Amino acid sequence: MKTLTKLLAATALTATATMATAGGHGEKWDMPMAYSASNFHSAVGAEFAKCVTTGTGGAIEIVTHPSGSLFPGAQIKRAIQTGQVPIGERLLSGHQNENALFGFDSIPFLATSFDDSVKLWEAAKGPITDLLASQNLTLLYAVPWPPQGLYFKNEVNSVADMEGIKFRSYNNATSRLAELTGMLPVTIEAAEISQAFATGVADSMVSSGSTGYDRKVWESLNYFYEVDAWLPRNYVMVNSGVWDGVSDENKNVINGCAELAEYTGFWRSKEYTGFTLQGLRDGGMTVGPASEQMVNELKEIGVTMTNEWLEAAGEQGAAIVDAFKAAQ
Ligand code: PCA
Repeated sequence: MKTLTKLLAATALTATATMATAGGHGEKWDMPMAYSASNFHSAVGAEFAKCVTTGTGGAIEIVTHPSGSLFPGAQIKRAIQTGQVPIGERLLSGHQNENALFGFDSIPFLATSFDDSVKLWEAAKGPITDLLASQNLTLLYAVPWPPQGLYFKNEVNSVADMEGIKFRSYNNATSRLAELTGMLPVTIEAAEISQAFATGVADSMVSSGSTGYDRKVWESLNYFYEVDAWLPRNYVMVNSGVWDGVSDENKNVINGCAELAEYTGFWRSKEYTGFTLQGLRDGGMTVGPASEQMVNELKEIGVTMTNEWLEAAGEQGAAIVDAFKAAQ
């Protein structure tokens, strides 16, 4: 909190000092984001953008483009790496196919609460920052999604009931979960899921109440089981070459705004959890815990997936899990 206050004070000072220069002489940074404008990640991103624009006195004006409107989610990281855009937001575990380490936060039943999500992030932040730096990317902030649960069209009480169901996945881990439960994975961005469910391309998914609420999935799906399987993170990154060109003063402002965004994003995610589950109920869905049998069977699958991840992520992966467990 102390650093936050200090950084906010610095931001306010810089804003006053440089306000005079605002008026169109600054750089414009387009910021692609994959999720709908109404989603809390996008709202936090918009506030972050405003904070930077005000804090740098307009020297850097960030303009957010939510809903995958500038680049679809799967292309955002590459667009930043290659300098097509300076900054953007993406689901961190979406890069698991590049390097297993990126999947640290999508391991079923490793970290299942907001508190544990923070501890896991503390254990992983260093290695992830280094990995991104080796790819010409500078990490600014990361915010967790609410806990992941399972959506279905029809009632499901065991893994056997899932056999053959078409399942929308959003990263390698969710595709693997589908395989291990006998479902048929199809990868679809959140921006496209309402249509995918309406047309029967998929009849189930694992996600947060938040995404189901944002995409009004009650129009097609009827059940949400609160499994609390994991809390994946979105993160905001900037092209490292662009970052190197930013003045120290403006770097301070951006870092201050990023710290504030991470802090408020975390709390919004927490608050949004109950709000959106109620929203699913109001939409007509049955929302509640999964059966004991289903939870136990999913936990067994979680053990398999943890072992597979540890094998793929090597020593660095093991160090993250060890540091997380030591902090619990
Ligand atoms: N929503 C995103 C990722 C995790 C979440 O809760 C999605 O479904 O794409």
